[in-house]
Amino acid sequence: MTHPHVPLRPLILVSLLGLAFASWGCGTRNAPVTAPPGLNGAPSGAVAGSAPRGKDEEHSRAFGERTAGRNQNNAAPWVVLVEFARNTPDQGALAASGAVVSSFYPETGLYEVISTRGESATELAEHLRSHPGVIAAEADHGIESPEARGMSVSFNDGDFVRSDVDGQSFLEALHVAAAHALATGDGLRIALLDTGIDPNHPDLDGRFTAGRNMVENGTAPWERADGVDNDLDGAVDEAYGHGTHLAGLLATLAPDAEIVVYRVLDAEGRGKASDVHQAIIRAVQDGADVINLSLGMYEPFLAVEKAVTFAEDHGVVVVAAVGNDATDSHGQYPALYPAVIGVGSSDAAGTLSPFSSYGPSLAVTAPGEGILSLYPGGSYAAWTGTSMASAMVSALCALVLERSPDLAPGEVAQRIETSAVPGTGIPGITGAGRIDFLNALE
Ligand SMILES: [Ca+2]
Ligand SMILES: [Ca+2]
Ligand SMILES: [Ca+2]
Repeated sequence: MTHPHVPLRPLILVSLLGLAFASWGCGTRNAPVTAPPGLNGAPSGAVAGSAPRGKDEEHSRAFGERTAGRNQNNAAPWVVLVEFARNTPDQGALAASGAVVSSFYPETGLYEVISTRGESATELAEHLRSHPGVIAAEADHGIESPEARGMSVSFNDGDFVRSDVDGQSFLEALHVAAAHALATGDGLRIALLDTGIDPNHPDLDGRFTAGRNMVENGTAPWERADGVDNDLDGAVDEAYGHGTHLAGLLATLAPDAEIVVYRVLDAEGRGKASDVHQAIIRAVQDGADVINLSLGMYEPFLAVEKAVTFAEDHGVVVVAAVGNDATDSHGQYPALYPAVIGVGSSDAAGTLSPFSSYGPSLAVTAPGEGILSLYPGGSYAAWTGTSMASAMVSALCALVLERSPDLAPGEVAQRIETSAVPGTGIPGITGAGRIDFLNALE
């Protein structure tokens, strides 16, 4: 079967991560993910799996500064998120720092502040922190999908069809069909904070509602690629289709749940932590029951932590990918926040994938190797990474909440962990094991 709309972009022809783990065979879990020359090591902030934490931070900061100039599609300046003493803006501190308040979020008690002097967000945050009326001031920070960082791109040869998606062996291993006899996510809302979706994909018809587009304010949260390698890592629009792929997994695994779409990442897979802060608040207000965050950063970010707490306080389950860095030496946020269910990747049997991060952030694993799902233009693609695993856990959370609506987020997490199949992992390192849909509902 041919798909006339399948884009023939060369980068979608190879799943680099897929090749990487295939070539390792049963290699050690600690093997770093290594992209071919020309794709890794470009001046882009692309992070090699084994890079020490300090270097990651430099890369992340550099990414932030560069992004301010050229990455995003909107021209909004990078903000500083400020917590003031007594929850009242310190006008003296603002005036002395040449700053004005642009937004206030009572849900987290944080103010977005911008410079009137053309200073960078980092410089402005430093000025503000020197004032006693300022409890915390953090410059906006880059956040991205693990696959875009680690160069796992989609594989789409134009030959995949719907029956290939439905025939994947992991569905049987996770007992999905049997679970659907008990729950389908009916009446539940899953917020997807990602690159947006293709609203015209036939398999998503009637399955989603538009949340908000944080990347291009004022437009619908649909996926859009600009044909430019904005982050200069050698791959053009490498995250295009990421959100559609995850939406397809949610739609397959929680077939009656409503997917609410928030676009917080561009087609390079990159966004701002401030937008994630705002989108989490928005998703809670829009009635989300589960929030999927297949994205992360190596540094903690107060605003995202507060937004996650706001979600938890409102009974909303937050699920996040632990990252594709093949290491436990540095985890990523928000997966590392205790209120978040951190998801790693395994094969269908439950063996941790060679590329998956592990360690303190990892609660459970789900299949993340060569997962088939939707791709923009009405087609299907395979993708590899902890993002795919995260979406599976988000879908399962919706089913659990349909069966047991009164469970608090921590209890949902507990249910999913205690019902997981231990597999061959190491307790405390690889989490509770691989999720099982039927076990979690019984
Ligand atoms: Ca990239
Ligand atoms: Ca681009
Ligand atoms: Ca790129």
